[in-house]
Amino acid sequence: MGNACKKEQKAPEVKAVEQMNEYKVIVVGESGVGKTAFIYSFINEKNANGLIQVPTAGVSNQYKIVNVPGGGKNGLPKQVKLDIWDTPGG
Ligand SMILES: Nc1nc2c(ncn2[C@@H]2O[C@H](COP(=O)(O)OP(=O)(O)O)[C@@H](O)[C@H]2O)c(=O)[nH]1
Ligand SMILES: [Mg+2]
Repeated sequence: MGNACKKEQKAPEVKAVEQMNEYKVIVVGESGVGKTAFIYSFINEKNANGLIQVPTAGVSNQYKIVNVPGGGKNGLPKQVKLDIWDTPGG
């Protein structure tokens, strides 16, 4: 039998792209303690300053990518994606 088919085909090399870790953050607590205001100021990097007046109905999420100092390879920052969920509380 010939061995023409014995030579294994090399799979194409794929350079791995580092995947960004994603964390789900669920903010819970009694109504009126400032969950929505806290999320607003965290996402927008500014004080909510009384902007949040209406109680939260239902749940919603927002994403924010943050740098974790020293969290990556060789002490470099690492980017992580936060999937932040607001809840109505009760
Ligand atoms: N003075 C002050 N008021 C806040 C603060 N955070 C929230 N509030 C107010 O407290 C009330 C309830 O806030 P909200 O974020 O809706 O609370 P949630 O029900 O936990 O989502 C709103 O009238 C906000 O404007 C804060 O850090 N300081
Ligand atoms: Mg709320």
